[in-house]
Amino acid sequence: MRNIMLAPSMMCVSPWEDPAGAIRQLTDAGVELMHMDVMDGSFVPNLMLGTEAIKQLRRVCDIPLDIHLMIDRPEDKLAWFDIQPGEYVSVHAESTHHLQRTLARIRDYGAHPMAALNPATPLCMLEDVLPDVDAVLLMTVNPGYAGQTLIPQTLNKIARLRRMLDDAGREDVDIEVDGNVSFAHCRRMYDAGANMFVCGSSSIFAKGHTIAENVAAFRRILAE
Ligand code: S6P
Ligand code: MG
Repeated sequence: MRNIMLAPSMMCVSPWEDPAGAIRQLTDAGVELMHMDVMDGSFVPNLMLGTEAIKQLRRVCDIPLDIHLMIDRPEDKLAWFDIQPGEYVSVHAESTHHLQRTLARIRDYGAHPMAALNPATPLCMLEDVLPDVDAVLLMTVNPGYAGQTLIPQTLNKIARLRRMLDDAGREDVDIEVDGNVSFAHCRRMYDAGANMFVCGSSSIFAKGHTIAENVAAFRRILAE
């Protein structure tokens, strides 16, 4: 059984509330990673979490960050983020001319390199970088916003990716799913082979329950 990792998305916490308090509640509830969405308004049609926000949030967070770079040419910008050993850093295959080089640089920081794919990007984009990744992030919605609806064909893509990794002898590579990873969808994602879950408005931050209750409910569904 693969390690289950819950990675709540900080984009679902209002900067006007108390982000440090939210991080404390999430870590007290036992989540494994803190997902940081970085958006540049060019690769995706939105702006989110800049370099200073990442650095400030890192200071009040004692679990590893999971930094999702939705920016053009990440190869030129990695140094801006002060990447720390043990963090997870994902770069989109669609955003760089130099995917292998970018993943290798992330590894040089002592971090876990991850390749990310948009829903329409085929898995074959990953074929020649399998030795360079510790995990793959599959977008299950088009990146840019929280609160979207699952693109259904991405469920089968998770299963195909799991097979592709296992056939290549990379059973150790984690699969992260991001986008509408809801209470209703997470079990099917897990059964298809995902083990890292970006949790947003459709699960950990769902209204009507506390963060701790939502984390417990999510884990219960995966354990059933
Ligand atoms: C979206 C971003 C995601 C969202 C997350 C929100 O582009 O990469 O990490 O923050 O998907 O979750 P939900 O449950 O609102 O879709
Ligand atoms: Mg994300």
